[in-house]
Amino acid sequence: MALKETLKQKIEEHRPRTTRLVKEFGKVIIDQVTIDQCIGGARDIRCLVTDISYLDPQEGIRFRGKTIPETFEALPKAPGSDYPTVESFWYFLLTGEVPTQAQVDEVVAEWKVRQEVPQYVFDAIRALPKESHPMVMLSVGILALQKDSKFCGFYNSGKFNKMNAWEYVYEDAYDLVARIPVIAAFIYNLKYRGDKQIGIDKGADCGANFARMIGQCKEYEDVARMYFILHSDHESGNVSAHTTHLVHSALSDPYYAYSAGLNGLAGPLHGLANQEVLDWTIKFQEKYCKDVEPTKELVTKALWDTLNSGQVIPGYGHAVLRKTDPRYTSQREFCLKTPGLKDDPLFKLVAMIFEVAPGVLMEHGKAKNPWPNVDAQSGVIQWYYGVKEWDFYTVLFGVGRALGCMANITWDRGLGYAIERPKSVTTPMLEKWAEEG
Ligand code: FAM
Repeated sequence: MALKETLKQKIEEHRPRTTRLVKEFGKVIIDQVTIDQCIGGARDIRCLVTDISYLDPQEGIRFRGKTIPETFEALPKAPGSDYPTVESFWYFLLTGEVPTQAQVDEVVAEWKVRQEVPQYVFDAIRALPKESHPMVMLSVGILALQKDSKFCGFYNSGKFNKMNAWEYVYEDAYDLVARIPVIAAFIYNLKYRGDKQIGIDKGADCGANFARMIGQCKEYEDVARMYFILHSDHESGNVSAHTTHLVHSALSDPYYAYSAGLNGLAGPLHGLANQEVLDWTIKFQEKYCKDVEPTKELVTKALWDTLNSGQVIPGYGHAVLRKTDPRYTSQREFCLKTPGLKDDPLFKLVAMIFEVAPGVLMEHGKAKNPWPNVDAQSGVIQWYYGVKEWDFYTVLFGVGRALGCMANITWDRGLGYAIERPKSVTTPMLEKWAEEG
């Protein structure tokens, strides 16, 4: 069955489960809210639903019930590669089913049709000052696509209907995931390659096409596939996913919603941390390792200097995870099995930080999780392959994150989730409840 038909069947099968939960069990209590959660970023409050991925604090992420190694193992691979295509992963995220090779081929073919980006999007990006952060360019590019939103068109058609509204979200979501790598490549070439643009390779899958469009080598094709898949989804409470869900809950179309999500991803405590990690590591290398190999003592001192100056150690800690992020491990394994990369001085330094930083953070005594997250390892791979402009790294994250966010809002509409509207309280109310115990 083709992707849309499979998805339709899955959504229709799922709807009665959601309806029954609300109708028959709507008042069952699944959590309570404390004052520190109210003031402290709603940490851990169970109030979002998604079946696309689940984040266990100890085990890390599962996409549609599968760990990262299980996901890579199960999905059909790109021709001549150990990694699955992004297209097969898109099918899997949307439907929860591992596609057959024929189903993947169909998605790859449809992706190619959808990936053409209208000229006005490039013009809008070009109109920005060249010094604009590439995340601004990406967010503007996605927002510019809104003009042709099929969901918005459906809403304005006078025929809007809750039961099939998801089909128009799906159309926009699919267009968006197919186009965002092309927009990202355009931004890369505009900003860092003297505007030497390279056209779409119609014979290539998403990962291979992205590599070619930014002038990269063959080996980078797997880096792109791995990177986009690993960064796709991390359940629903993180800033980019939650923002996308929240904005779409007002029936803003997928372009409005994801442009907003990207603006959240651009924060240094979220996606921008990968840029900060490279900045920190390169500065350390330049300061201390010009003529000497880094030592654990030097790394320890530099980490303490960072903490004592009131900054966080980028790439370490997590709001939910309490162990090393399996996305970190997966990228580390990629480095260890890639000949030149495993002996690269920057990778060795990143590996040494991994040995030292958790102990420093434990001694510091603040971070609940002293272990590395996805961002601690991702930049060094890009750097090794010559993508050295680290302010671009969050754009790569944003290309991957689109897959999860778009799969999620397609399901949000499929299941008719309501406009999000939590309740706020005042400080005097909290003080009164505090006194009452
Ligand atoms: N370095 C220094 N201090 C840290 C820290 C780190 N890496 N991680 C947490 N802390 C501090 C934190 O600032 C807080 O201090 P205050 O009490 O003074 O406010 C304290 O430890 C308790 O924080 P927490 O409960 O352990 O973490 P949060 O849930 O509040 O925040 C992060 C989670 C990810 C924002 C935080 O660990 C952090 O700032 N890490 C560095 C930035 C980073 O790597 N972000 C990327 C996260 C990634 F997974 C992603 O979204 N891409």
